[in-house]
Amino acid sequence: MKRFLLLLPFIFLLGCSLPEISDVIPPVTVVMYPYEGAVISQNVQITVQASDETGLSKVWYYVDGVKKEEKTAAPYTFTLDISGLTKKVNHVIQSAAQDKDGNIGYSPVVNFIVADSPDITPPSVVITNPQGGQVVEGIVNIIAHAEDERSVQKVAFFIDGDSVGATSAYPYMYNWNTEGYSDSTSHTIYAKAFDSGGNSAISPVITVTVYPRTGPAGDTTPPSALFLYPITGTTVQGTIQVSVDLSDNRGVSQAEFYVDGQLTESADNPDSPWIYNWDTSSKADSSAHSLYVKAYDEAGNVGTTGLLIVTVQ
Ligand SMILES: [Ca+2]
Ligand SMILES: [Ca+2]
Ligand SMILES: [Ca+2]
Repeated sequence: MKRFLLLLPFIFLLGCSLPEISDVIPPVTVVMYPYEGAVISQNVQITVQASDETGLSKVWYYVDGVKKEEKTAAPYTFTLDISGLTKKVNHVIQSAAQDKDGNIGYSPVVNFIVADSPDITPPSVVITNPQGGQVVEGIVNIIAHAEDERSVQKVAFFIDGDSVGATSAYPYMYNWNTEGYSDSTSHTIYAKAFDSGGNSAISPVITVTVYPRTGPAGDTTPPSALFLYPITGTTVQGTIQVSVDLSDNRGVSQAEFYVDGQLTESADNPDSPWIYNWDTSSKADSSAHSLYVKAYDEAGNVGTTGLLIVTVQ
């Protein structure tokens, strides 16, 4: 007994010197669909993303503050039943995720409206990257632009007629790994957009050629650059975050941002998306201004965005 008592302080010290490393970081979660302002015409799929640095135990969601279904494994998709929801008024959806140590993270709230009539107008969709006829290599960012008068629920991507993936996250993008394809072969790409009323539409089909990796060593493929923000035709004010998707078969080595044809900002080895805080105050005269971005690769090939027009207030 005496010997045990003598040991007690050591056991106590041991306990103090080896504290349990506890996880205090809550998961991060976001509702991907519906998105803010979506107009829902029928029961749709809710898409939630959640992650945690040590692992999730469950994910659930609320509609108008009422807890709904929960799931303990990905994919975190649920059916949004609109039958009990008042039409033409604002509703709120929010997701929550719990990690294995009980920390809970909540998503930003997303507002949506339930329509009082069926959606009979299909969405529209086009592939904005790559361009038809382009030669591609490595990982290709296939980007689609889809619109609907109510809301786009998701966009699915097809290579050679086979569905390869779908997303509800804007910008609608699929990273296509061309490694498994033979050199100098042609492949078709199209996207299919679904609205929240059960309508769908298919983009025009584009054809690209996978780069002949056994062919010439020189890089002749220009980078591509695509504005994610701002949106052409809109009015902006103050300092805005210009966001540009950049991609290249070998990597974009430099990006340049032009306002009314004048170089305004540049970056070496920019990230994609390239985000630049543009202070519009010197252009704040309620008139339209043109923006474009040039992207260069190491071989000197250059790609540009189209001209984007914004009104600065
Ligand atoms: Ca955690
Ligand atoms: Ca529609
Ligand atoms: Ca290139």
